[in-house]
Amino acid sequence: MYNINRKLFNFTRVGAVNVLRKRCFHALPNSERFVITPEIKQAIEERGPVVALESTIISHGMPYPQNVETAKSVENIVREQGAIPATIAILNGQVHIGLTDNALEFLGKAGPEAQKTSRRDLAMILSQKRNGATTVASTMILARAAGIPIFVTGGIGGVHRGAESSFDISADLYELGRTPIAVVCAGVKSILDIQKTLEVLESQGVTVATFDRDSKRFPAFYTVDSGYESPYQMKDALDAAKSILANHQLELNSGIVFACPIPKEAAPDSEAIQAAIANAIAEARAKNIHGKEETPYLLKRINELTRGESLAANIALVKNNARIGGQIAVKLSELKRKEC
Ligand code: PSU
Ligand code: MN
Repeated sequence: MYNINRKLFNFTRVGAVNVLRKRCFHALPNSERFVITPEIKQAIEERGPVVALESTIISHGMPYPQNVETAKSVENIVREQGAIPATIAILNGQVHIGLTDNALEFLGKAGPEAQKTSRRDLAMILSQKRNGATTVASTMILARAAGIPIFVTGGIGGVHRGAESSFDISADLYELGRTPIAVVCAGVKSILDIQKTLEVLESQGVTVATFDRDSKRFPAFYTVDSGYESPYQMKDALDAAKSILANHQLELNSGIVFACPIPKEAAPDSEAIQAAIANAIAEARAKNIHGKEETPYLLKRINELTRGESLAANIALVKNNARIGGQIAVKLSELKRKEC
């Protein structure tokens, strides 16, 4: 018995050392398909704190010019925490890790003319040299390729209401099951079926934690409490960073969701939002909107129906997530530098 345990222990130790060695030096994608800014490249090579940011939220998630202003202030907030922002998008068929102000402006103005790009779209957008705004799923894929373990967004996609007949389940959830990136978000919008979303995350083996000092209630984007609980609670950035490191060391190859409740003072009147959501969903059904169009349609209509109230909340929660994501990235970088 003793010997068997010792063997297991030795095996684990050798395995762990190999894993650590592998994680210490990330080989940057060496291909003309990737354009990485020198600042981000250096930070990745030095295991510095870098935070990935998506671009569908810019093109399809908010109207111009608030989308560009928000993208820029989110980058600044990440910097204020001591981390480097890496907004990801596809321009002329090349993956850009880190966008110039001009590129942000271009994407923001292009809006839905930029192709909403999830996993299934990547090969087409790249081979046809098109412009693509990356969703949570594809941003995770590209962040992983670049060696960036943390990603900040507003809300992830989920299981749509009525999925039992429509089968509309966001590719984001399956990506979280197969790609080891920690996604900092404000939970999922109540345009979705939150209970089913949490079930699929569980089936996919995704670690879900509410990032909050006082509660493990799972947040629902505009509201602090969805009525459901996360399986875990993270009280600070160091604990969150430790869980990311453990995920990497075990080579779980699955993702983590840190769900951060919207700051209370920014949470809009929940009844007005719920009414707008119900109306927007009814309209989408009546107009037979589905597939990749559904989420952008609902976001746009809710913004219109609440006359900007939901947009203000959306901006506030993304900024809050950026602050938390930046802090986790700093702690993770400290841990990784100690390990290597
Ligand atoms: N939820 C939001 N804002 C967003 C999105 C979702 O509150 O901008 C975007 C994200 O890019 C997410 C995508 O990855 O929509 C999910 O789209 P779908 O439901 O079609 O998978
Ligand atoms: Mn869908």
